[in-house]
Amino acid sequence: MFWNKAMETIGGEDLATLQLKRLKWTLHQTQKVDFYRRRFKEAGVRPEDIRRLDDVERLPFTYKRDLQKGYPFGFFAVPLNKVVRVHTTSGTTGKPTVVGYTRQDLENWSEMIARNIVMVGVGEGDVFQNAVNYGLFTGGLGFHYGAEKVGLTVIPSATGNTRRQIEMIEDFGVTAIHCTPSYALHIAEVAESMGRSLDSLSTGFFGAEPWSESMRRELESRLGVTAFDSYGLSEMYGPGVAFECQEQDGLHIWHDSYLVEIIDPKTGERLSPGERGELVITPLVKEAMPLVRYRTGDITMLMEDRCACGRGQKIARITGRSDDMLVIRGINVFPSQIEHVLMSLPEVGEQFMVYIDRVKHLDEMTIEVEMSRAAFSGELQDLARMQKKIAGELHNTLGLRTTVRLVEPGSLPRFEGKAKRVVDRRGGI
Ligand code: DLL
Repeated sequence: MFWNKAMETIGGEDLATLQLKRLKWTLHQTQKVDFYRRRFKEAGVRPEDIRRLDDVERLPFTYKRDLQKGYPFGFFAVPLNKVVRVHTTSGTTGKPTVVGYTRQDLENWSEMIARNIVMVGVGEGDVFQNAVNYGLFTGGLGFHYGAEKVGLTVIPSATGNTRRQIEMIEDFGVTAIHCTPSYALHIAEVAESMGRSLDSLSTGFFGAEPWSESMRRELESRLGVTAFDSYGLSEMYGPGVAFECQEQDGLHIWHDSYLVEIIDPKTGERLSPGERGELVITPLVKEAMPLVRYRTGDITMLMEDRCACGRGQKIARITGRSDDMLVIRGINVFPSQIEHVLMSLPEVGEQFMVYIDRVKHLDEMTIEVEMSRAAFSGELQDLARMQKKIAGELHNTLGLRTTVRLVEPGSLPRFEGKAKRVVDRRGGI
């Protein structure tokens, strides 16, 4: 099912012509921002030098730190009286990144969310619970407007009060839910403890943080939903940038609105489909805050095969951010790989936490894992066996020896928004 079939399936020459036209408009828009006038001058390139799509490689990158330096409104290309909404990213260190939207931006954004929703067969008549934060985080209002546009019955439940969320799902006959995968798992856990089976639910939109195929299987079986991956970032409006279709195999990027490149994060060189690297996006329709070659930090690849659904080129599930990648004794590890291993083991319960320490100049990774009560016979020797098996599986996949510590079910933190499962205690060298 399509929301906007013409735009969702546009390809070949038609797409290239549209992208080039929109790229030129975007570059023109950037020249209203001091930062870009300066950056283009330094790079010795003018917007009119960009005549073909490939010329984009001549343009300088934009980094998150650039946006932070522009705090608060330094990247706005329109006067403040044309900015009808502001969001910010959480920013754990320093100032947050501020993003602004014109009325047209809000329209563009909700159009993309609408495409995502309809693409997976959700539409009028569906009751939709939006269990994400409604404040400055883009996930709440962003999805909300797209869902209303499609005509879903929207329940802006936000996060928290999980028992109440579960009652609402049952009382209101909720059919589709949106939240982070970590919160979805917590909802499943609490629903099971309340003896509720959430029968009305059939679709889950999950995103805002990396998650794995094992997590998908877990959520699908415990919540009784078909689970779809949703990717986005505040700098590109928010959720809605790329989304899975019913094939559940890679995420469609809306190419009419985003020009994407995958680069080697170290050299900046462009990579081919099938090669994993950093996603770089030039938005093509952003009015209040146009950006050029934005370094998302997210690691993925362009997929080679055409999708059976007829839409454009997909990206693979995001493995993590380049700055989330842990280097342990020289081995690169993404937290999502750890999740993938743990969630596929019946011995493992709901949650895990990763601690990294430096002990006598060596990196040590300790993983606290909640065990599954069902898999534990009550015999102490069973604990040792479970521990050994989990450490063995992690070793096979990560190529790294870790210390696994089994803990009581329910004893590790739960997350309502994005999970924070890694605590790096190594400090400076
Ligand atoms: O997380 C927007 C969003 C809301 C997306 C709801 C999907 C659903 P930010 O807070 O700016 O925006 O964080 C963006 O989160 O650069 C990725 O590192 C990560 N991220 C978002 N979606 C996914 C995903 C929202 N599906 C940052 N898989 C991005 C992996 C994701 N990582």
